Amino acid sequence: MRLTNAQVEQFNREGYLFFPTLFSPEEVAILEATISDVAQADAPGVKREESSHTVRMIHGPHLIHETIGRLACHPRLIGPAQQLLGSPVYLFQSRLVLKQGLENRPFEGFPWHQDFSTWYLLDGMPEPRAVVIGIFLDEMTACNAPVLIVPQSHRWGLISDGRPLPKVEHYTQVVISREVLQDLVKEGGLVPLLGSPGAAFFINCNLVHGSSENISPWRRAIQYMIFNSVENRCLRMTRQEHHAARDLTPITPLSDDCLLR
Ligand SMILES: O=C(O)CCC(=O)C(=O)O
Repeated sequence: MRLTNAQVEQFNREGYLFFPTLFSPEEVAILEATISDVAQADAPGVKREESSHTVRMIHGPHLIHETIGRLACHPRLIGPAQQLLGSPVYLFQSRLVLKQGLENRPFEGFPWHQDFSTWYLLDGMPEPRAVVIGIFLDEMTACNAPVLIVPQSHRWGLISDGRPLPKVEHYTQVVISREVLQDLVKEGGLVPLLGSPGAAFFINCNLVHGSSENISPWRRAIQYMIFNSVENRCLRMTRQEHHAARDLTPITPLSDDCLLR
């Protein structure tokens, strides 16, 4: 898949692109069917909620399930990622964020952050030349705590006044302060990413985003695939493969029906 010039310009200006129907219902059903296998896997990337013990997110589902391995080579992801980053790409990270509906406790949210801050601090990723792709596996509505983004916030570069959170299981985030957020939204406002299963967003890895806790009864699963430019290899390869890939082989896209075969 190739983006138009207007789409590339929009990504560079606003920091994101949104595709309401990137994957068909048949493809979503195939991806959806991986969730229970991935969530039940006895793998180091499976992280549970501290309060309720339900699965919160899984790092590295592509290492667990062959279907997600194929998704990592999907031409509808690779083509645009190569165009936006201006080079061949490799899969830096995949993660499935489940955001279960209300069980014993609501599913906790994600504070305002830039994904690049983690990779810069922990992995020594030199430049923000990675693109974060989120594929909706459930309906995202105003009710089930959608991802909120601050358009144009990537133009601020890495925001360093944030408060580093303690490192937990080789994962950390720098949280954007309220003062900075107020300035950011004056320029770009706030946009909730809403849509049906099969929709997908592409965001610049410096785009500020977050989400609140899910107090609805509905699960809200997003399959994230993060591609880095092969020219932007990380300088510290200390984290495990499911957090930060060491295999930098440029991806050759599979055929467009690779999920259906
Ligand atoms: O899916 C969400 O609510 C946000 C996830 C997120 O920001 C992250 O995993 O870094």
